[in-house]
Amino acid sequence: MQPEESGSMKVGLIGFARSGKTTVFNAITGARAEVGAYGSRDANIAVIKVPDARVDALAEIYKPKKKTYAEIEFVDIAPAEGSDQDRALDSAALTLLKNADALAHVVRAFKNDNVMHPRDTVNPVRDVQSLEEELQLIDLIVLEKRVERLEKEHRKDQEYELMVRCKAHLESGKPLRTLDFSAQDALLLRSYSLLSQKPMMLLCNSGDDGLGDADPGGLSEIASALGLDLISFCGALEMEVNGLPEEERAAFREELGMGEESRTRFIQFAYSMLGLISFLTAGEPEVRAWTIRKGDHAVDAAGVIHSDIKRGFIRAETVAYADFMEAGSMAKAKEKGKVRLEGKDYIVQDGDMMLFRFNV
Ligand SMILES: Nc1nc2c(ncn2[C@@H]2O[C@H](COP(=O)(O)OP(=O)(O)OP(=O)(O)O)[C@@H](O)[C@H]2O)c(=O)[nH]1
Ligand SMILES: [Mg+2]
Repeated sequence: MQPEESGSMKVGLIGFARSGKTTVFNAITGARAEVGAYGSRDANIAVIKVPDARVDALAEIYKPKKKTYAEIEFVDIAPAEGSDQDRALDSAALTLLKNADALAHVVRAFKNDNVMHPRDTVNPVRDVQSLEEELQLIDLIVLEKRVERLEKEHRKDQEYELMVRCKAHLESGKPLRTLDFSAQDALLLRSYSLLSQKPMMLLCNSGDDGLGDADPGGLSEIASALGLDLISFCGALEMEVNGLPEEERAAFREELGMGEESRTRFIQFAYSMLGLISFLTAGEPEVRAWTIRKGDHAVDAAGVIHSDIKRGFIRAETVAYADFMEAGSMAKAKEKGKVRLEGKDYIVQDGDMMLFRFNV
């Protein structure tokens, strides 16, 4: 279950042509991929560090040689030109999305007369609806084929029951992300990599006139009906800010009334959408955030650092980040009884600072 085993966790950016996917990708990753490009193109891929104020604060205290943040990967998918303009995904995109762990739908809400809209008018609600239908239809085709196949083989087993249940859910117009699965079913489903089952969020690319508007694309209602988190983002401005030297960014944001760092917010949003949390290790050599899944045990966390630590696990000295900061040092936290000795099965909490005792 450790993300390390499957490489880094991936978020796929999807959306209709000219919705600003590459602009958003650049804004988030600091890359300089070509925007407004035409013709067939490769996907843009970048691994980014997850901003974490806890790592910064611990580094102030420990003055380590090295400071390491958690990471996630973003994939910006370019639909082929001249493909059906009422569809956001073509077959190349589908291949790439198979191993995405979560999706972010970039919805165009910005107006820009210089940028042709593939569907003539800017209409965020319509785009959300139709991309949703597209995802569901793709899944439905996969499931129909599978059910047919299993019926031919006279297999009325657990997998068959599951396929039939998923198919019925899609036929009633609902995405698989709104269906509950047992752990066993979830495991069976994984190899199908169904798109409407992947965690997804909406990123409303709102344009500068939407700044400060509480619901710039008018998307909040449909987002909650579909069980999707919604974040609004001004791609073009964010990309511009990210291109500035770091010391000039805050002033620029303030001047434009851009509010809190939406880039940070979005990355942290994506991280938690992936079901990820961080535990922390701190010492003179390194202060570091490590990625695990929500619900992972102490022994899993140990394994993320090293398989020897997992194998020889004895105990984990654990203190919540907030308790540590309140105490001011590890010695004081111990004095106050805030440092616990946890066993293998302890369920690690986001922000736990851990020191593993192990035998090799
Ligand atoms: N005014 C304004 N223009 C934007 C914004 N975001 C993107 N654009 C412009 O829209 C055009 C398309 O942006 P891209 O980021 O290339 O869009 P895309 O979704 O990657 O496009 P494809 O890869 O071709 O599907 C570019 O000319 C951008 O400068 C925005 O927030 N405001
Ligand atoms: Mg693009």
